[in-house]
Amino acid sequence: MGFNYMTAQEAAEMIKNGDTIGLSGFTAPGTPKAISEEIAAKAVREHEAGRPFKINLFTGASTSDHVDGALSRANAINMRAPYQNVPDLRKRINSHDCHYFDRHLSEMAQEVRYGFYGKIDYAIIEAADVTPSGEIILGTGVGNVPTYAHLADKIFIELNEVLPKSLLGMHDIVMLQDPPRRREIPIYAANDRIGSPVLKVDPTKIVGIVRTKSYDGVKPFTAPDEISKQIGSNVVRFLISEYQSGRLPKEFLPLQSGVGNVANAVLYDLGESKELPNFMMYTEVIQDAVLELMKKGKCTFASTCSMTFSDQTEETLFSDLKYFHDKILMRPAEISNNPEVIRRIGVIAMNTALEADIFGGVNSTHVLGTKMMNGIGGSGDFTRNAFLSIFSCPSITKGGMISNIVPMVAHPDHSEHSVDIIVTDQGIADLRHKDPVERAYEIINNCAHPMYRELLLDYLKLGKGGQTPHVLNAAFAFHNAFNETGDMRNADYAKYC
Ligand code: 0RQ
Repeated sequence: MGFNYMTAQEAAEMIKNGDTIGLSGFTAPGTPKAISEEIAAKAVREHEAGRPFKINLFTGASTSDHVDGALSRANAINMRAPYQNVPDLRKRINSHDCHYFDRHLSEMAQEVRYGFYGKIDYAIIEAADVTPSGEIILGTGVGNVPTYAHLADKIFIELNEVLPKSLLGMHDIVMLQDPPRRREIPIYAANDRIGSPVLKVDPTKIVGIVRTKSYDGVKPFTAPDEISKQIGSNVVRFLISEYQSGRLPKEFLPLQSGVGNVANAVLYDLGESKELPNFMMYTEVIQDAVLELMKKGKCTFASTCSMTFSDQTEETLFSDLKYFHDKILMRPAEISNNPEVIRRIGVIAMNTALEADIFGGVNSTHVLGTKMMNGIGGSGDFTRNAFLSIFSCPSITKGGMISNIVPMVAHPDHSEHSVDIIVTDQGIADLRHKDPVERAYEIINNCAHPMYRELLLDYLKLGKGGQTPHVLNAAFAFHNAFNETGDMRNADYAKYC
């Protein structure tokens, strides 16, 4: 069967106002790059002609400027799930131009299959290769594409020339059965393979193939700043003490790590540490530092949903793919982030908080309680089910005008029931086996910045009892002070009590 090759513009012309589109990929890698730009251009033309034009857009996680950036600038997104991190889209979400539903990443695919999100009109899939019988070698990220491709009426493929066909074998593609027929997921170690190396789709659904030639465009990380380095070294110090105490098995446990400077600093320090053994990762993204750890032999294997490498690192990977081929396995988000597997194999989860409160609650998503930053992403999937759940953040932000340790988080994403360890540049708070007041002293004394410790202790003293002695009227005094004066140090409990 011959495929219909077309331009991105021709593909975009087929998309109609109100269509629902599911994209392959997870972060920029694996995410199609060309058709979305042309959908955005079409939206601009339609809006100029006075016609409504918006699509519903489902992905694996965040995308790139080619997708969320271009479409948001064109005001072309009606509904969006499950995660994003692009400033232009953030603005649309916070001004209600776009209905954004941020969701645990492991749950998105199954909820689409359950019918919670309506039907999928198109799947757009980035591929290294596709056979006439519909076997697709995916690119550098998977996300929820097995489900989107299965449910979509029609499929476009973006065949990206920079992706080597020798990626074949680095994917583990599976779609879970839905209840009541779901069975256990037979992953007992991070490197167990359970699925197919290719994504199989019905070839008659492929309505067009667009040729592209473009790297993922992930920017290289800048060297970690002093605060990130301090946080990173505190996390590693904690892991070493945990390992030496015998609470971690001698083979160590698989690690999950988020993206960003702190995650990079942690991984760098892990690579340097002589006290910890070689380790595997069971995570949703791997970034540049992981490839370095693999070259050194420190990280022996990574199960991931995508390879979020900078273009430079991606080139290194492709030129030396043989070495990395059996060390990295990319899986769908419902497997990479699966609670059953995370709990079974004992993942150590390391995620970043916007703010944490003195009792151990964590806000990952809403700046000052109202403005969406990115979304919960995979942090909930991992935190709730991890062997150990670690959250890190700086002790202060914006030159000290914001304390990242507050009396009560202004938006709860992870409760104290799921958070084990909090780490800042100041130190480590171990919340395990501590009651709320013990946790509060541990966090204030070890993690809060010295300029905020007295204020936080004063809040604790205001409490009139109860196991968690909040003072509800004053619980947001820090946030109110920031909103009113631009500085949390002006928090005045008396004003509210
Ligand atoms: O603002 O951009 O104006 O400088 O928020 O802060 O410190 O650069 O944090 O980039 O590491 O992101 C939680 C958002 C942290 C991220 C979050 C301001 C600060 C700055 C960004 P500027 P940083 P990071 C991992 C699993 C949820 C998803 C997840 C995230 C900006 O880690 O989205 O974990 N997590 N997924 O100045 C007001 C505060 C603030 C604050 C920071 N308390 N109040 N503003 N800022 N703290 C895997 C993946 O993600 C794929």
